[in-house]
Amino acid sequence: MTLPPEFAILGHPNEGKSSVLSTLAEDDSVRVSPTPGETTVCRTFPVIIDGREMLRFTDTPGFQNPGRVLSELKNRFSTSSDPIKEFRAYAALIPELHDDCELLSPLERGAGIIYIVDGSRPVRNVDRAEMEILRLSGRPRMAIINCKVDEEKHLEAWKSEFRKNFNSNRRFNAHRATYSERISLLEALKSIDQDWQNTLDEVISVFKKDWKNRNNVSADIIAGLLQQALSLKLQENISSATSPARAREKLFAAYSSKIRSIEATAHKQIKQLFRHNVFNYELPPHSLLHEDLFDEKTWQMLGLTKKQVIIAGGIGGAALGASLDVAALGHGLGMFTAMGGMAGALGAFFGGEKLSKEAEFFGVPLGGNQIQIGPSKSIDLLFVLLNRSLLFYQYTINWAHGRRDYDSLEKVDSENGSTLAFTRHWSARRIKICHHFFKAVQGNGNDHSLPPHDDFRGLLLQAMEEISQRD
Ligand SMILES: Nc1nc2c(ncn2[C@@H]2O[C@H](COP(=O)(O)OP(=O)(O)OP(=O)(O)O)[C@@H](O)[C@H]2O)c(=O)[nH]1
Ligand SMILES: [Mg+2]
Repeated sequence: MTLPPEFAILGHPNEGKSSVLSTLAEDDSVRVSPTPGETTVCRTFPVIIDGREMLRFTDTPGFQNPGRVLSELKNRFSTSSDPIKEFRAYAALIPELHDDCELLSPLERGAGIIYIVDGSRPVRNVDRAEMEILRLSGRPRMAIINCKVDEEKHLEAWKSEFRKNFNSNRRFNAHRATYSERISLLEALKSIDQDWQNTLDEVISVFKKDWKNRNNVSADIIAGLLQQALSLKLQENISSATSPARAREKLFAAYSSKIRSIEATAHKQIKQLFRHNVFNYELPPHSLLHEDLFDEKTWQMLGLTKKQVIIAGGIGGAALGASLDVAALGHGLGMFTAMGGMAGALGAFFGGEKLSKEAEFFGVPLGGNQIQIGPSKSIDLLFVLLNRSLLFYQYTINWAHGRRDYDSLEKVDSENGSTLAFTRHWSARRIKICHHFFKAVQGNGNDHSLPPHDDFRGLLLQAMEEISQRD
């Protein structure tokens, strides 16, 4: 069996080697730290797709004595056919060269080189020594500029050094690289050695297929979440000891907590699908996803716009809840205030058909001593859950695996007014597809076994595609 191509990630301590590896291999178990010298031994991370190892990356400790290594290579092994192997045999007995000996081990077994520098600082002589060592190794090699801060004035100097010593160089940010940037890096790796071209072509095509598959599964997860949440139906007995108001409150608490948990489960599945398994990344501090699902603000920001309500109203007013003023629904605020908050709006949103005024607002009495909530009467619940899921999807795919926190420059994520609610700009055609899905789910009651509406699933895939292509 032929081994998959191996690339060793080399460079000076603390430049972001482990971070780049973590992002490239989508492995958030890689140790990253602000203290130089975090990585002390080589460790190989396989990239496995569908049970098959496609590629492997090896993390290495940073160079410790590049000047000395270079002079030994030049003085002792300049005529050697395998200078790295001979240098390592020699250096193995010298404690001071332990790290340097260790970091060169993958090269001895034929790994390609990915050399990482922090391009936001100037080039120094130790860097030149490291680059020359790598050139003398004779292995195929690419340099990556990973700028830890946005500072471009040293880039030209770095590039000119790279031209002397590497087959190719690229910019790649360990914290911000997206899926397509990872693919283009792999494309560029092809060019450093012809022998890897076919294998890497295959790796890239498997990566692309795998990404498509993840989006397909995400669409199923989101459609499933909506189907479950929108069709959820709960009942509560009103005993003579409980007041109807208390029973309604209890019912709403149970209903909202069930929907929150359906949502949390679905989001967790999406997170795992995109291989965020170890490091628990945080949503930005100001994210709307921190707000409660049933908070008024959430509904105002993520529900349908007034115009869309009118479109949906034109399709079928009943979907909006028979008791509601169509225009008022567009203003979550007016709605919530008039009814005394979400619990007050309960019946109008989630249940109640042609009942007494009281029952219309608060739920359907069943056989006199039972009340019921759901399936949702409000198509806004669909949009709130959908927008939150797309927002979650956006964070998940854009959180590079090598990233461990928010740095001060990046506090402002893409959650600003225009991108907040994805559906805000959706056309009447799209709203109509959502409406059909909503009606279908309502009709099915608690039966989750039916496959989600194909058009709706297609729409979800399209929306995810648009999000993947955003910067
Ligand atoms: N802002 C920012 N910080 C980065 C980036 N890449 C790495 N860092 C930070 O730089 C520090 C060092 O990153 P590592 O990936 O551990 O560096 P390393 O080269 O593996 O370090 P050693 O193993 O100690 O040689 C960590 O605090 C990282 O979070 C980046 O692209 N942007
Ligand atoms: Mg490291």
